[in-house]
Amino acid sequence: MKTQKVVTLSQFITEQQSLYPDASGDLTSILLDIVLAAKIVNRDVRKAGLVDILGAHGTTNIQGEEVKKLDVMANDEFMAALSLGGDCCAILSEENDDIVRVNNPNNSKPKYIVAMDPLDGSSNIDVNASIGTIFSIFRRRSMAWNEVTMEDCLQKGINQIAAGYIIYGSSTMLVYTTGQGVYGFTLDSSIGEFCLSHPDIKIPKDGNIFSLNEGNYCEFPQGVKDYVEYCKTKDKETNRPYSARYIGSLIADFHRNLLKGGIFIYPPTAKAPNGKLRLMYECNPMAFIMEQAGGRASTGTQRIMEVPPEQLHQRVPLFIGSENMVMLAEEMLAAGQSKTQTI
Ligand code: FDP
Repeated sequence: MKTQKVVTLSQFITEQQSLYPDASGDLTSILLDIVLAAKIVNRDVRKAGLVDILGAHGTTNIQGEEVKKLDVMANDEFMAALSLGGDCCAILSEENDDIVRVNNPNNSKPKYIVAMDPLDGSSNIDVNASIGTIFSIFRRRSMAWNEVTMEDCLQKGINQIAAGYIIYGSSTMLVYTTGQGVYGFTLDSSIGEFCLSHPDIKIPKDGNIFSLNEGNYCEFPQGVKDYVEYCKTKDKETNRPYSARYIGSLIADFHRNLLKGGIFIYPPTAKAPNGKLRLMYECNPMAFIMEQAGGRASTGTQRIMEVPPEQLHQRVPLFIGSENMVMLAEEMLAAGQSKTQTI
C-alpha cells in the first residue's frame, strides 16, 4: 500500500515561517488563532439545525443562556481567539461598526491588523448550503506604540500580507495565501487537523461557468447585460453557452470557480451602484487569493487591490475569476458604457 505523508496546516504554517529567519512569529500565531477559531465555528455550524431547535421557543437555551445567531457566534469566536492570542493590534469585522483595538500585555508592539467576515453567506444557513469565513491580514502603518488609527486600517488590498477563507461545505476547507501561491487544507475531523489537500492552486485562464444573481438583470449596466448574453449564446469554438452556477454564497461560488475556472460577478446595479460586497472583508482578500492563483479581480474598471478604501464597510462591484473571462467582461462593460453615452 502506498502511504502519503500528511502535512497539517500547523506544520505547513510553521515551516513557511522558517523560510524567513527574521520573522517574529506574530503572523504564524495569528494564523494559528484563526485555525483554532475555525475549528470551533465548524463545530457550531455543523450543529446549525440543532441550535435552531434549541432556540425555537424563545431567546434562551436550556441553561438560560441567550441563543445567538450563528453569525454572531462566529464573530465572537474569531474575536476571542484573535484578541486572547494578542498578536494583532486591531480587528475589523463586518459584524462590528468600528475598529476593535487589541491590548496585549505580553506583546507590547503587535503590528498586524486583521479584517474579517466571520460568517459570509449567512442567509444560506437555514437551507444548509455552504457558508464561510474570510480573513485578511496587513501591517499597521503608524508606529506600534501609538493607538491604531483609521489610516492604519484603511489600506489598499496590495498591502495584504495574508488572506484566506474557510468554507464550511461538504467538507470544511481552509484556503490561504501569504503571497507565495494558494494552498488548500481539508479538515479531517477524526484527528481535528486541517491537512494539505490542494497544493499550489491555479485557476484555468478560461472557464465555462458564470455566476451572478441574474434576477437583478434589469438593474445591470448595459455591459453586464451584454456579457450575460454572451455567456448564454451558442458558439462551438469558445465552448458556449457556459453553465450558470450561483449559490448566493460568495465563498462557495468563488471556491467552485477557483477550482474549475469561471467568473463571479456582483456588478453595480441601478439600486446599488457600488454593488453589495465589502471591499475590506470580502473583495480584497478574495482578490489576493485569486491573483495568487493566476486569476483576475476588478471592480469592472479598476484592479480591486488598488482601490483606496475610504470607509471600513465600503462596498465595491466585483468581477473575479479566470483571467480571460474577467478581461472580456471588463471590455464589454466599457463598451456598454460608451454605447449608453452615445444614445
Ligand atoms: P449573504 O447576504 O447571504 O451574507 O456578502 C454577502 C452575500 O451573502 C455573499 O456571500 C453572496 O455572494 C451575496 O451576498 C449574495 O447576494 P444576493 O442575494 O444579492 O445575490
